[in-house]
Amino acid sequence: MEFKARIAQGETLCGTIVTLNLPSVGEVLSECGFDWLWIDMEHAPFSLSDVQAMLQAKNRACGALVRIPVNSEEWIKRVLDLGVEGIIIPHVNTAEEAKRIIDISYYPPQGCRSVGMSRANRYGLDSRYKQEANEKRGIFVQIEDKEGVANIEEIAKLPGIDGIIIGPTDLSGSYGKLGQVRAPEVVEAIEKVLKVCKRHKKPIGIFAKEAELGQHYIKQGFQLVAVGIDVHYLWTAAKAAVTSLKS
Ligand code: 3PY
Ligand code: MG
Repeated sequence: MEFKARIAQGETLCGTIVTLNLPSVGEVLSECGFDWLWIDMEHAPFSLSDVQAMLQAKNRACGALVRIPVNSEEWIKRVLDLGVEGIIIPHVNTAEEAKRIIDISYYPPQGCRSVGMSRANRYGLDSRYKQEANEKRGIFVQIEDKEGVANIEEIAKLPGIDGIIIGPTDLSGSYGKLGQVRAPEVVEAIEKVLKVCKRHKKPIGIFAKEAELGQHYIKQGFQLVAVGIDVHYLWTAAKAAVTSLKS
């Protein structure tokens, strides 16, 4: 089943963040049973070609959401054309920003997305893509600033936004508690966003560095839960091995 349909059915989908721009990294992680990869162009040195190569390498049963570097038409359009299950737009703070994203991301008549031959439409061979893309591709915006939390009601209302993903680390910084994702102010903001999204039946996701926190978020009702980061998995295992060898 398509990724967006699984979300609509209320399934909880577990992902992980990918920052190492090697196709094999996405390939290995997609074989681990994650439902989706969060390919991170915001903080990692992925080129569009790197992302395309990773999409070609990964197991097809595992979806891919690509976080674009900044909220801009160029990135939205070019990343959607790579043929992804969806895009994640960081730091969205107002309904006006979200409406502009919808306009750029949807083909007419819902929006003004431009058409080109690309991997998304199998280089032009898939003539149905233009009709199906609006329904099937997911547009996810990140709430990770105080301003976004203040405007969550207006953003969550918009039907063209397929889900809200909280960025707890940046959110903690916005409340003067950088890195303290369990600080009371941050937890309160997370709960507010969760409550509003539930009221609007808007799928909601979040990132957790560790699986234990991810489990907590799943129990709270988060549906898209990204746990861990490739480099963090790598160094925690490597450090544990070194520690055991040297002790
Ligand atoms: C954040 O925590 O700020 C994110 O964007 C997820 O990594
Ligand atoms: Mg962030």
